[in-house]
Amino acid sequence: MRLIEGHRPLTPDSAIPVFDVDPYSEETLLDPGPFYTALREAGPVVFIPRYSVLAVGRYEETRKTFSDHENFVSSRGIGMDDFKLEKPWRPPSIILEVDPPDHTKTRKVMSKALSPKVVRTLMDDFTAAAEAIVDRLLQQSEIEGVVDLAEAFPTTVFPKAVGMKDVNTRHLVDYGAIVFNAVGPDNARRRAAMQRAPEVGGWITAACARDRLTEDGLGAMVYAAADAGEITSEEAGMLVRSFLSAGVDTTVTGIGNALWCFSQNPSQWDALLEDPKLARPAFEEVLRYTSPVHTFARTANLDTEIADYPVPEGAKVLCVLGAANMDPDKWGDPEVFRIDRRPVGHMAFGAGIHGCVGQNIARGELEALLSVMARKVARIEPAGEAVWRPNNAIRALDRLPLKLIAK
Ligand code: OVV
Repeated sequence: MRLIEGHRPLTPDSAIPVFDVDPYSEETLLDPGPFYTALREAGPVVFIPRYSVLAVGRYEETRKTFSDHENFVSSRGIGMDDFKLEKPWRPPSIILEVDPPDHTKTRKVMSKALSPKVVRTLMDDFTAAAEAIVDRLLQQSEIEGVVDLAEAFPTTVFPKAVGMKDVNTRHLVDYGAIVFNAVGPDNARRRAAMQRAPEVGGWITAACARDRLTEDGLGAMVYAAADAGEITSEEAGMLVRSFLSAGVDTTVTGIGNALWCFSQNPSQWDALLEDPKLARPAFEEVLRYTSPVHTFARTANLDTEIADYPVPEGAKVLCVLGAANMDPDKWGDPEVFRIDRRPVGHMAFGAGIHGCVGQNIARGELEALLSVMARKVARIEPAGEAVWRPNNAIRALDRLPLKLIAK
């Protein structure tokens, strides 16, 4: 958010503690733990002068602010830009960047397409794809976990589930990274993403057209809602775009982060082999421990408060989900990766009316993959240095060299 005369989000005499950091420095994005700790210790809400924004990172305040859609809206953007003051980089999402009542209608259509019932019909396909990929990788002495597994699995199963006729793996993965970098401040990372947006975004928009989708996928279900008069067909295209914005890079990151967690914590892989039913709770712990979406923002749409500090209309509030997921007051021993933790209430899927609408399908994909791996893979060992890929909103790996040892 750039400072615009007359739109200073805070008065100079605000009592909110000042926290003078750049949450988007390369150093912090590569290793966010120290920033998370310092943010929680600086106060229940802090002012970050560099961007003139507020931030929350303690569990209670992060959860409360993130789910309070009446005071803290999404329609002014969930990143640094305030859509009331600046033109969004793409037509805003009609489910993410919107408030009730408009949100209610689109959310209902997406909830239905992504319901547990629909996900159950996809599970056999997820399992078969996981078996094929894992069997092939077990023939290799080493794998590159990001490309060979984390990207390979969702880009096989998800476009198929959506019913896409056109599949460009690179564009699908890169679009997610562009969308997430766009959430950040106007830094080099965001500018590089914006350079690629016309080409990749153009391909994505074209792939969302009704005639580029089969008649039996999640995309067709959304277009069926248009036929039923619940939404327009333009809106259906926009909701298919939401599948592609939020459904690929997120699950790619979830898998990469899961492989990283297990490669670093072999006793936890042993625990999964011991009890494969822990596949689902293990994924929840991966989410809590690595927070793939590390930060999304909200905008105060009226004068309000956080933790009894006044917050003026127009203030952007960074909700640092990664910090909330590592709050010792909530989790006790947050630095320990334990697949039997069952971290109910973690913030990795958000909370409230905007909580991840795709969480069932994400869990289904991870359950299928981790269950197949638990049947076939005895050990997951590092085969070189894991390298993180800094992004303004997502904590993802760039490279993860691994050895998979067959059972
Ligand atoms: C990155 C992201 C998350 C959730 C929803 C969307 C995008 C969207 O485009 O609707």
